[in-house]
Amino acid sequence: YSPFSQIKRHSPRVTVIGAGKVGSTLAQRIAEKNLADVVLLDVVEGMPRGLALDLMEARGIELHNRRIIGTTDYADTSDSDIVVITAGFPRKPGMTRDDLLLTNAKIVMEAANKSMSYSPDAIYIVVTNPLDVMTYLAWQATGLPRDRIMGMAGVLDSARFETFIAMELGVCSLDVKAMVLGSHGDLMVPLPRYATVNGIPITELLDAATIERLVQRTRNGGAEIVELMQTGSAFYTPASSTCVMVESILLNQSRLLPVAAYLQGEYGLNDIFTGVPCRLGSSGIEEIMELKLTDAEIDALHTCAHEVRKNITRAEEIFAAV
Ligand code: TXD
Repeated sequence: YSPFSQIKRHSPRVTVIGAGKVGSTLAQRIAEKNLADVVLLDVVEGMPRGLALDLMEARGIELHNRRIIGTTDYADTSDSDIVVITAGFPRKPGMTRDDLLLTNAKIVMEAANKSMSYSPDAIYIVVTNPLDVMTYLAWQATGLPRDRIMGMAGVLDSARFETFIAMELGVCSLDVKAMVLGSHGDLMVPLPRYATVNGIPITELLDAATIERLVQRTRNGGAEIVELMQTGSAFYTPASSTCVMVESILLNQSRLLPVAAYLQGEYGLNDIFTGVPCRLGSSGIEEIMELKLTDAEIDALHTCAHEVRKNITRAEEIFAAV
């Protein structure tokens, strides 16, 4: 077996805007999984080129032949298949995701617009927080059709929920499947009814109080890490989660993943991005699956959407005033 036999003449290309913790780790995952060439772009001179060179120097050891280019120039991103936007600032201790709203809105809209002029046919994945609002603003700024722009958060929140379930039961994480819908924040909507250990519903294995504790820990999952790290927010699992979406698109895997998608009537919601189960393939979001939800779950989803809407309006008002 030679990994080099997989080299394609025209390697797919993924651009990652923002070469910080999430962006650079994502570049590493994409290249080392042999999925695509990566263009890593940042505003800081030299830094993305240094990271790219460092990643390139590991190719012989990690056994792949994908190119990683670091740049500050959008011209280098042209003809990307996927553009991932991680540019912006992460939360500091005590900060909410919404504190990041305005600073990151400007950065994300600029990144989306500049990328669009070089990769108009790409699929766009927004990662920057506050996630659901940033994805909406990027969609608005670019005018992309809704199958080609989405936000990453649900895969991460679900991975956290799965981890806490696995840790509680002492079982392998591989056997735990769970889905978290809604916005990326304290209002997220974990669905314990649909969480299983190799097909066995967790409601058969854990009592209600324990499940509620795990749900709360999931809601607080990002903040728990911010408090511990003090100097930034989580990036390993966010990078892995984004990579799963990139992989499903590039390899046309049709994975059903919770993704922040633009809703037009699904779940009774309109003109908003929030996390729902989506089938991801080579054309982007190929289907939004409408699960049967209880009234309480639907209410929780609507509460998320309401909060996201409030923040979009706030961002629009402040933008109009400057
Ligand atoms: O689930 C999720 N969606 C998230 C989101 C999970 C984890 C992190 N999440 C958010 O992603 C986080 O709250 C931030 O808003 C972004 C990026 O987080 P990261 O931890 O990677 O932040 P860093 O290390 O500070 O990196 C940000 C980089 C940094 O190198 C800046 O120089 C760069 O963004 N930056 C820019 N790049 C390009 N263009 C512009 N304008 C720009 N401004 C800053």
